[in-house]
Amino acid sequence: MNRRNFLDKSTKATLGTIAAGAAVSSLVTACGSSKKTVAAEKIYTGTPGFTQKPLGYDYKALLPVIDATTMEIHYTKHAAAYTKNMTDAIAAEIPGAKSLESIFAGMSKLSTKLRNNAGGHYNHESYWQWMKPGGVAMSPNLKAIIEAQFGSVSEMRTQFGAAATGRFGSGWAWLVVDANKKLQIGSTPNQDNPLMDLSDFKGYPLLGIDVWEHAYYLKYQNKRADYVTAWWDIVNWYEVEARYNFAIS
Ligand code: MN3
Repeated sequence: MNRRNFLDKSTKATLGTIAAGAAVSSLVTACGSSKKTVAAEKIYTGTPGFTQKPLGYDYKALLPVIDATTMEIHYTKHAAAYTKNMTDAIAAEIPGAKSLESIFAGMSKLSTKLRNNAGGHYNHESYWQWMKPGGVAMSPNLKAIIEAQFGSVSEMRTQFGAAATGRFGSGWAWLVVDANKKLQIGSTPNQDNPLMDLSDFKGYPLLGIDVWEHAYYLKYQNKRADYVTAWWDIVNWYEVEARYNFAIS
């Protein structure tokens, strides 16, 4: 799958024509009755739009993994600023841009302001979705996909954790599906992401963790590894699987 496919998919998703039903029904089957509230709550709509969506849970809802003050500042200050600055940059540079993916596909030709803020907006809008109070369990289907590639879920976590702790300074660690429909783990600096044409690490983001200090410093201080380890408890694997099904469809 190439970037063109991503763009086509994004357009389809925006139009609401994505066949997300298949993904949802597979989750219903996979999760069984114990997870009955999960499958129906959201149909993956492709990618974040241009506005900051409501968070969907309380600032304190991710405790004990992420504290309420961190969440409030992160959402209302950091992320909100990315959205505002992105909006300003789009108006100045590419008014009428159709999707964030189209911006990322031509990122190398656009400004650093747009790169930092469109990346920041997309990454955070996704990050809020990748977390859920108490977490959402991995379905047997997704577990099998991960095991087929990494040998075990534990090994995947180890590699993801290494990418997160190994990213020098600020950035993100990612689990993506690449153009050959293979899962890959890597990281990007600052607010870059794997959809950007100028990124060394490319793919469709299935899961990403913010490793800027503003995401974890109040509770974990310098112990980024502890944040990354604790974070698994609140990962929304439903969102990961929905993105996977979307990306490979
Ligand atoms: Mn952040």
